[in-house]
Amino acid sequence: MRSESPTPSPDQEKKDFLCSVREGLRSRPKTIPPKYFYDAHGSHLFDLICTTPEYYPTRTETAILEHHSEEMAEMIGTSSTLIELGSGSAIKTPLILRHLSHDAVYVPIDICEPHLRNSTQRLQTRFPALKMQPLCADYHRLPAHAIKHHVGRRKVVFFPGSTIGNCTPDEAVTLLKRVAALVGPGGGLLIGVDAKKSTETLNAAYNDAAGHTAAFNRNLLTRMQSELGAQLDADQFAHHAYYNEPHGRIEMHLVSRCKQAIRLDGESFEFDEGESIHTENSYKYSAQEFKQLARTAGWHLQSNWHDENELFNVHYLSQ
Ligand code: AVJ
Repeated sequence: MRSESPTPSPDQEKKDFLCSVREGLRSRPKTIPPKYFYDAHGSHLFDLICTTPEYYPTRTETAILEHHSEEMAEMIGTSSTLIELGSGSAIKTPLILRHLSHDAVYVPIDICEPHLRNSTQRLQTRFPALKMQPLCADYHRLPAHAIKHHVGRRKVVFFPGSTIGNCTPDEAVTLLKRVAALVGPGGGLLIGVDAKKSTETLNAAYNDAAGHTAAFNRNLLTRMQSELGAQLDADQFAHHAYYNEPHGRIEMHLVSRCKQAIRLDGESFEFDEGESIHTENSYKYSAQEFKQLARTAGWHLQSNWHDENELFNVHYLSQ
């Protein structure tokens, strides 16, 4: 196992975070991109969310992978390179890796270095024969030539967890086109996509009773305080998540409980009572909708797997 550059330096990461927050708080409505949820603590909170009874996506997708991973591995093929985008704790990955041929190469990509290191070590111990090449990077910025030394191998991107839901449909098309460029002709994409369903089920999934989703959302404020020296009263912001049906997406917000200001790097950002920072969109697609979206990006659906209630879809696409 070897870690490849370009690992973003802590300094650069902090600069990015500051720039994004400053720009986001200057915009109307105020926003902060969801990728900043995932520092070490945020990644841990996300893992806790996945264990709640309300958050169905993880266990539903895991069950789909458990039942169909052999077939999925067949589609991935032998002598392939499997690239996982935003691998995080890579909890579902063994379900695929266990069926891959011994000459497969696994390339996990994640922005969180400790998470990447720990999860790759764990996988390497469990699958000693597989070659692993972790890459610490923001996959949104990954150039098409980032995955080198894989000439003559089929490249397949594994993108589970419905992370694509964080993109707007336009952004999703852009990302899917970039994934196509990354894997090249003959490449594939195994992707998990959360489906549309009742507002009640969706709202519950993003408002778990244990409060992990609320803590996850508010961790952004804590990060701003500890890493950027922002002056703010985190208790004066409330977690708000709801299904915006016309847009087909969950929205997460941090809503100001009063009229107040956040001070950041010499600048003051004013909030009215009830004004929010929009922190996440999580788009939901029916199988048919996603198939159309992927087609726009040049992908063709080969196979689709889902649970009996069609809460969640896993698609295998090829170019
Ligand atoms: C990791 C983006 C798929 O949208 O469901 C979970 C993140 N946010 N609870 C999702 C999340 C709040 C998650 N994704």
